[in-house]
Amino acid sequence: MTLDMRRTIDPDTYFDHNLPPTNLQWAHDEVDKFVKTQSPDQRIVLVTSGGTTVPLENNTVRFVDNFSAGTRGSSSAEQFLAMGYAVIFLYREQSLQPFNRNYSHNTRGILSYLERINGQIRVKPEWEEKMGRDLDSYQKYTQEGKLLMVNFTTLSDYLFLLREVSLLVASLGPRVMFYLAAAVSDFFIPSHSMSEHKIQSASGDLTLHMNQVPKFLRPLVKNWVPLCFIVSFKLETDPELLGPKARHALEKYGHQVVVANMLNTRKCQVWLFTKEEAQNPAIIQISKEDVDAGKDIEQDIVEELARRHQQYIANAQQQDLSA
Ligand code: 9Z3
Repeated sequence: MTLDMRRTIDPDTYFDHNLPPTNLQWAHDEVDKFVKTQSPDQRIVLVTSGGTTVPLENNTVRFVDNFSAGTRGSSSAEQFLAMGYAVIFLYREQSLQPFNRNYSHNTRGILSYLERINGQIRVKPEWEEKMGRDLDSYQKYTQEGKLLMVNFTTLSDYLFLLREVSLLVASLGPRVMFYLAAAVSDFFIPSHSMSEHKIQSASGDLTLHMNQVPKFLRPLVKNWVPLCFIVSFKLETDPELLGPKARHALEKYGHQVVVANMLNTRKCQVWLFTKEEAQNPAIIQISKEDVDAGKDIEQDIVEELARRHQQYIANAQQQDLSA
């Protein structure tokens, strides 16, 4: 596989040359409705979750995938809801979803939670309480109009939907948080360079040529939602690179927070980089024992970010008053 690091495509050109997802209009209408039904001081968060795919063929048989189960995003969405946020959950189809996440990807499968008693199918007693709680929460938040789920599969779906949602919430300003936990590919094959049909093996080894994905955080922060509170995630596997890359992202895009995590320790430890704490980031960590006992680090991450978001809103209101 050869990666073309030199040819950078600007974000607008990207949208001109790639097809939008089939759910774009649906998502536009639903997000528009969702936002309009919220009260004027409702805090809203867009949580992105799961990995994007990059197809190798226009009629796609094969694709390159980015790693992410969707745990970070789905668990965080639950936590944001518990803290009173309205949540737009932009997630990779078939990755973990809020409230459902404890059952859908379990290796034992959904049937292992059920039993038949006197002909009736019911949830096994040991699962009743937890499932009941998750079901109640899911129904409550969706019926109250506090949770909206929008799905993507490819990188291109994700980028179109991210831009669409951004433009719909931009005017709400500081009370909107972007929590960009989705694992987004850095490389792709533009539609016009892709093989139309399934790549054939008859011609031997396969060499792929991939372009760099335009840096969408730049237009997001600068043009699409300049007033919103933006949290991006930085994932690395080499510990030497994590700090420098997180600082670099902050400097380059000028947004509020970079949450940095290592692939192997992401469930126990993250660092929060901000302009003020670029050299000395806050650490959020929980023990391996806590993780094994079912505690999610997302509770602490979201609590801390919600606190900082509140501060950001207060500062913005202060500035409005003194302007
Ligand atoms: C993350 O770093 C997320 O925390 C994880 C969560 C993907 C590690 P899981 O879904 O994993 O709980 O299994 N997300 C961001 C990854 C990413 O693509 N970041 C880009 C980068 O690192 C910047 S937007 O360059």
